[in-house]
Amino acid sequence: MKSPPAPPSWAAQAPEAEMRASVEKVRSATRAHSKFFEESLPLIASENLLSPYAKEMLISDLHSRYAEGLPGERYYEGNRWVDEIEVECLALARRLFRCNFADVRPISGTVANLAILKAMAETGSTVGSCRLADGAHISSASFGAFGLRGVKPVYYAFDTNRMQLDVDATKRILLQERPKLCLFGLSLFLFPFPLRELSETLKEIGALGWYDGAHVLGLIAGGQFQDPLHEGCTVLSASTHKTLPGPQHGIILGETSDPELTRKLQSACFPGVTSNHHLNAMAALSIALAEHLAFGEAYARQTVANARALGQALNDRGFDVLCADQGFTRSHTIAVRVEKEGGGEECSRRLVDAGIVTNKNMLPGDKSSKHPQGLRLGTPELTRLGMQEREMDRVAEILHQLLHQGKGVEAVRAEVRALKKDFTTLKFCFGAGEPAYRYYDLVGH
Ligand code: DSN
Repeated sequence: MKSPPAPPSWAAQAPEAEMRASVEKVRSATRAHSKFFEESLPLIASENLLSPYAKEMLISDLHSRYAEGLPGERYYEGNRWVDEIEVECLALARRLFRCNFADVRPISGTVANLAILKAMAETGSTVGSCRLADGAHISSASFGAFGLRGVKPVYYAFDTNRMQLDVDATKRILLQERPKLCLFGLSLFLFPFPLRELSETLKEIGALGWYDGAHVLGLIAGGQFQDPLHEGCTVLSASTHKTLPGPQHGIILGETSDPELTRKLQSACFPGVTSNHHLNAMAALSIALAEHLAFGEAYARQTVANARALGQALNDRGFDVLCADQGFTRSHTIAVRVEKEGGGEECSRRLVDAGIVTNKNMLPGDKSSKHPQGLRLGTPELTRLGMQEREMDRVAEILHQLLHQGKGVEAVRAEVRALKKDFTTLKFCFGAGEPAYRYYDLVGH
């Protein structure tokens, strides 16, 4: 018998011991990551923490399965309990947002936006939007979802002093350009959009309103922000892990009596922009929606109160927090112009060295996204851990000591650790009191 041929030299092969070392490198980096966040002050406006029950769903067997289609109309077998979960998830979503349409298959906020563009816009058409420089999400860019769908933006007029739309000027633009779809959404989302004021104009030009509520989804659901589906918008798209403390996933919600629009949205989700949706994330989302129905109002209220308190405390210490005359924000986010402190890039780097996690952010007037003058700070995560207004004052003092008073990084890091050590367990969920940053070591050898 001839022996089998030797594998070709390019075949992927490596000694087990070497690959075992790679596995341990990744595991240990993940543990270090968790420990860093446990001992830090995360202030990224778009991040949050999952509840223990939601986390449990992410590592369940659901992760390994396919379920294309809709409940009861699948292309795979083995979906009996997946259907049960999806039906529950859809019912919870409709109940939380008091609307008659939900689709929980988009796997991210951007994918949800692509689905809406596929269902509701024609290639070559125009879609109303804010500019990136005014805080819009990259979905509205020619290099983002708008470009992929081949639609052109019609930019609204934005009042950069008030960080919200200039209603009269926007009405004039809409009457002239007449886009058939109008997107309202921001990644630097400080104030509600004047939807009611614009709704007559949308009707007059025959446009449908589309709200990208990724940042403020948990605030909308908790009754602490505007309610776009009841203020004139037909659809709402979002990611589900910002102020709504769910998994990294997407959602589309709607209030419509048009069966053709419903069909188009569903077919845009599948087979349009996803094949399989991520079933483990959908189950985690179901838990987050149920927990938000039970605890979301109090959570959302405290999140906004904390953002306003942080804005005031920083302002009192000489920081240039935007929109002081309007109470800084009505959301979870504040924006700080840190030009005199060295700019957004320099400040965010110094802060993270001391264990304060933020992101540099373009502010109106900035030309470069790499070297902007802004810092964006958000309160969803610290609120989830039980921090309140008095802790926001301590956070502001820590930033002041580092960025204004020249206190050393190590000394500030120690202050951060001291503040954080009493705030490392989850609140506003079932299983409250569980460690928020736990590493689940399932293998152990
Ligand atoms: N990039 C996210 C944010 O931080 O706002 C939005 O997708």
